[in-house]
Amino acid sequence: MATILISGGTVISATGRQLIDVLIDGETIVALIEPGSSTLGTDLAGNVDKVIDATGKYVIPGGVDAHTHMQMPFGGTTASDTFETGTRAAAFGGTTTIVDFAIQTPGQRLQETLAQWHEKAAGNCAIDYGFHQIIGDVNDESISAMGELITEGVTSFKLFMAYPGVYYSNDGQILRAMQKSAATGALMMMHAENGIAIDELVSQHLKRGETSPYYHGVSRPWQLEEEATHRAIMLADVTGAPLYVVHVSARQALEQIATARGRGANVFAETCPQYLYLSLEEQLGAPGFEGAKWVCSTPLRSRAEGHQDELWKFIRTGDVAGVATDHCPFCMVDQKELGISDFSKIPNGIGGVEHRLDLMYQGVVDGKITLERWVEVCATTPARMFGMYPRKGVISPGADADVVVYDPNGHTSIGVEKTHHMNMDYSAWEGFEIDGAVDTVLSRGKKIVERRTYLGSRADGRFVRRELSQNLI
Ligand code: DUC
Ligand code: ZN
Ligand code: ZN
Repeated sequence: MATILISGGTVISATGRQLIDVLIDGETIVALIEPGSSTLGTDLAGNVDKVIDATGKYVIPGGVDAHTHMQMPFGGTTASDTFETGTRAAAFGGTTTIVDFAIQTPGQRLQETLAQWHEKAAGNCAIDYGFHQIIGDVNDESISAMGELITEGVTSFKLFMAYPGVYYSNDGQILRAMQKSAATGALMMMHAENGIAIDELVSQHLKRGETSPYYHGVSRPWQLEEEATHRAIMLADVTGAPLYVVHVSARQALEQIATARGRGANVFAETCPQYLYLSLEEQLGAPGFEGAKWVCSTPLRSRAEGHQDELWKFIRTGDVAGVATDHCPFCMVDQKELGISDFSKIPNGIGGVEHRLDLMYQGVVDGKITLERWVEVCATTPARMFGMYPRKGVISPGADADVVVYDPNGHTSIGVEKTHHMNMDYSAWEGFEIDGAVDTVLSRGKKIVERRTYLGSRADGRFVRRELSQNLI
């Protein structure tokens, strides 16, 4: 493979920014070179196979989206992005690694389900990918299998306190899985909502004829996210398991996490762009059945209650560790429409794998986070949290050459007809305007996107065997 010099750009890391050139040899970053430095020869540009001119642009590590659900079977249908379409869309948006979820449902062996997910993804991914394992049936066999999966590079496990009868684990099951997690060092990921109480509220709303998408949000109040988050933290305390709470949307849940972190607990929070920008009132409460576009769990929260601003604050304080998408797309036609007369039948999920970097960059433009924090929450921390650092998440010699050239003078108009490559018939982000644009994307040294043109191929991505989390004490 070729040598590439990315010249003239400002490299952004989690700790700073520097005008420096990046030299790539094959799949790997081999050096960072001060412009004009004599050690490696001033005519370096003349001696490499390709030069990418990044003058006036940011050079950042490729995005790491640690929470996606490509072709996930859910709610009587299947998420509309395959590994092929979803990872290509991710590449357009500057994400070069995803960590998706293999799913065990009751009665299945953990290893079997992981093998199924390998089969779906292998040879079909535009970018590198790893797997977390969802344990939908915590029993002796699954707990014993956790150890085996860790040796295969699947070092994080997800449990659900929601969705009784589907993926739900009771407190005893959570405790047992967490004990194994504590013993092995594997990260325990938690969907923290009190599913038993939610199901009761759902049936009460439906009995009253309150069937519209808005009631999806109303039936999942923040108290039931806060309560479950607190319970998960306490169970983690008892067992000593490291805990990563996924898709946190309620500020009170984050306060629980911040309090636990304040006393030194290994507890981490993830949030998603939808919880930072969108709301119960404006999106879920849209007229007619429109709100179905934004039915996801945890739900969008009330703007009047101030969740969105508090979430941005917790990103600044570090209590939100990383930002992922929970990309779980469903089309309106034939999918979201399953719940046209009953919100509880709307498949839960929002598509956004393509827009995370842009949406979070808008947070930089709006003065909510720094450039460094942008890179940290979108790439560096997810790579560390999920055992991929320093191969991923940083521009540094020895790292995979997953690099994004980002143009702060570019512009991105998001919409289903505009920049959208996800397999969806609508965009949850329709009309969003971003004051920046992904310019060039390299995945392990191969240019896969250049100014909105896809240059990669369907089998570019490789499975990433992950180490244990590098964020734990
Ligand atoms: N939440 C969603 O919105 N979709 C997939 C699963 C989940 O927990
Ligand atoms: Zn979840
Ligand atoms: Zn999810």
